[in-house]
Amino acid sequence: MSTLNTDQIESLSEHLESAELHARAVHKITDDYLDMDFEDAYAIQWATRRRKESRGSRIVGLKMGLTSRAKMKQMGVEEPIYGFLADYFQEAEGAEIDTSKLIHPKVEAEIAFMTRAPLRGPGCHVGQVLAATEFVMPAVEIIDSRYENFRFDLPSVIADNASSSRFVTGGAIAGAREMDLRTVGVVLEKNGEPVEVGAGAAVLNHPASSIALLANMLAARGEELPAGSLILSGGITAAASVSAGDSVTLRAQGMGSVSLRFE
Ligand code: OOG
Ligand code: MG
Repeated sequence: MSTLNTDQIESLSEHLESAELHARAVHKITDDYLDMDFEDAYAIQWATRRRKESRGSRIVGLKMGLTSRAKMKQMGVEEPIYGFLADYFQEAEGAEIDTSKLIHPKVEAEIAFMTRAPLRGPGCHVGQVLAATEFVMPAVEIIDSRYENFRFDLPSVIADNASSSRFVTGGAIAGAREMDLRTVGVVLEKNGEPVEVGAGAAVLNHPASSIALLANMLAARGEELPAGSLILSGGITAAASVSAGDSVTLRAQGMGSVSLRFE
């Protein structure tokens, strides 16, 4: 059941996208729209996606968020969500990320999936995801909530495209079937010091179950994951705050490392 009309959805989408584009924090939208639900929130997110596409941005992938206990605990919210990745979110390995275009960035250690066959819910499961995966690789996601103090509830963060901001994939690609993605260890380093460590199983027991859940969530809107989708499966550990001058490296067992800097 949705509570917002089309005009409200469009204007909230413009409001949040303008906060993103101008790197200005705003109040969480549920302060004014108390009864907003998930359906409203995703309608706002999809409106933003369509507006970016109509301006010529390409959608290059999707991301899952809040898929690990560490992330849920850090953000005080309890359910996985998804967002989209636009072309300009993608940064090259080794890139210098311009923090003046961001509000209060944080980095996350993630496993990215590239698919070679479509995935369609309901009922999508880990086995189908592994069979449909071309390869996996490590990824650093840079999240940047548009909400003051990085504080939100689920409808607010869904409407804000799950805090998506930038991402970097890299390291070495690996076959999803050859790896035990549950026991893959990750070390997230900031300025040469490990700040977070974890293993793949932190993400819904297996990072591939995050992709299955995404296919099942998309099915509720009649959408599927086409072949060739790039998907971030969600932060394995808590996120780490970064600012200008920081360098970040993610080391993923058997998959090399991904580095970036903030200026
Ligand atoms: C929401 C996005 C979370 C992840 O990997 O868990 C996310 C947030 O924490 O701001 O991208
Ligand atoms: Mg993430």
